[in-house]
Amino acid sequence: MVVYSSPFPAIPIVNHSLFTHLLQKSKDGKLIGDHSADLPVFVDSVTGTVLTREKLRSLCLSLGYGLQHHGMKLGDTILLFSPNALAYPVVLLGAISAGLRCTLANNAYTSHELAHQYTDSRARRIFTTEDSLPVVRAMFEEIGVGADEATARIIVLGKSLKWAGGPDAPRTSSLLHMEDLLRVGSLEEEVKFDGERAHETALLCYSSGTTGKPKGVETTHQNLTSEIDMLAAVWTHGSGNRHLGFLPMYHIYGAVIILFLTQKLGHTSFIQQRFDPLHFCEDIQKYKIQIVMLVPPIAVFLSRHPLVEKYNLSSLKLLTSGAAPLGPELTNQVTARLPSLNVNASVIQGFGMTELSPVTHLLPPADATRKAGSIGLLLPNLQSRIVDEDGRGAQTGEMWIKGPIVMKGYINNPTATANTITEDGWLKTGDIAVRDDEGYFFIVDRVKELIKYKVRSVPPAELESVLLSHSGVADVAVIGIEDAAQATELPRAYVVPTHPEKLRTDTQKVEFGAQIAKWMESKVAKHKYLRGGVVTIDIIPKSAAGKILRRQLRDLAKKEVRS
Ligand code: 4UW
Repeated sequence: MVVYSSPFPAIPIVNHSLFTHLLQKSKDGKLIGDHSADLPVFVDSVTGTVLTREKLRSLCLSLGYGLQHHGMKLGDTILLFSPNALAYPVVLLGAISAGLRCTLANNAYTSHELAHQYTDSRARRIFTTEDSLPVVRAMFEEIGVGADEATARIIVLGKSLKWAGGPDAPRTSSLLHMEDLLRVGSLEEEVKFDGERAHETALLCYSSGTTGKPKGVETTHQNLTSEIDMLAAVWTHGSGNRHLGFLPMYHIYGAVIILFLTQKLGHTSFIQQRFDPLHFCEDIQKYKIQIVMLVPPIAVFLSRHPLVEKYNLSSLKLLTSGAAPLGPELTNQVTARLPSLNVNASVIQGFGMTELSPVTHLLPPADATRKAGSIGLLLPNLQSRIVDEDGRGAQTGEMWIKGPIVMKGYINNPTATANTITEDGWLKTGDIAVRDDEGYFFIVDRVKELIKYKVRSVPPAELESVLLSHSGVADVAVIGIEDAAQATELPRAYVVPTHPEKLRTDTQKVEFGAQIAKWMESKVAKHKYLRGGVVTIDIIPKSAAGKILRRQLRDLAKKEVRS
């Protein structure tokens, strides 16, 4: 059995909580770490409101105390349903300081999607924004929680930033607000997770894994502290850098990189609510941003959009892509344009997966051009295998990973966990990789069902079950089709109509498809819209065991693009 090991020296793995790792105080009251207590770690990019390390720690301990005061007990779960905000790290790390677990939900979810995560994770409180209150109310109604009880479970992230020394704003509801929790008192210190307890769950992000509906990924304190230290060990750009934080924080890529790693490295994250081309350029210029973590569609924007030329982006020195393939062509297009923008930056990529806390590979900036298109080298302390369908070593095959960042498992789902992690601890990624003679990995295909629309995952099984509830749909299969111009995949449904006799002409079929696509928009979050279209088909190709043969549909779609 060929096992590849990281070329980097192993680092020590610690046994303590994530909070301790980032914001611990020594007995004499000094914040521990290589960076000053006054270092601004998070800045709200709109108002310029700053959270220093010291301020972040004290707010988190106050929030943790407030949560305990409101009845939250060790090991309870809170759900965070919000776009990126300055309050995000306070709620997340505040809950963790009190020994709670945090589940992060996509802020675009419909009430139905949210209901699944809320009940599955057994959350006891939900933090949300004023704008999302109608969705949260509808969610409680859907799961049979009465209005009064729902009111008691909601905590509002208002628009005021007074708690952080920023501008105030009036409240629009009488519900409990995050600031109210901050006023009750403060924990003297964080709840410790030393020794074996470092294997307790801290974070629950949702991922469909290689198959099926979204499942809660149990990420432990030690998974996170290991990931942070492994990334810090290979970091080549020093401390004191300014990051632009627009990747969604509910996704583990955003959470670990924007919220945790930057603290460890002593960087400042300028928080943006979402990616917006104009604000992206404006804020790079305004805050002299040096580091941007992005996804391939943003690389497309940088490689050709005229807006980019209107701004001074010369502060940039590192652009790191992840979450979907960044091919050598696109890498080279971005790299080739940078000198004309007066930017001297490396364009690299990493590989990550929610179940792997998330990053396993990173391309060293020194190899950016020589190995364009590669996900890079295995991080320290990791091992990898490349295997064929029978689990035997292969040149090109499924990539398996072993190391301290492998998740504990899927919450309440031992079957899915056993299908994903082997008995001896290898996590099966569902991605097909090759490794070159120098140890650089390349992702060449995907065997799992997952569709990636930009950074967000779309589980086909979930869309299929929604589509099957439409009376006009007799059978259905959903796949991702490639959109090279946007460097992303688009979800497409192949539908067997209940009444094919009513769909004789092409126009009728197109209209039927458009109706279905429109109907889906009332059922699912935006990133799951059927942007790749709805195509009618006579029969869904299936194996003898009834499994949808997605590859056949993907081949069909490819032929269509060519013809
Ligand atoms: N090339 C090809 C890639 C690549 C890729 C991911 O939504 P999830 O579960 O998780 C992520 C996490 C990505 C990530 C996090 C932190 C980080 O620093 C970084 O690199 C800079 C990346 O996406 O989806 C996991 C699936 O996404 C695909 C692949 O199929 C994987 O199993 N994927 N990165 N560079 N495919």
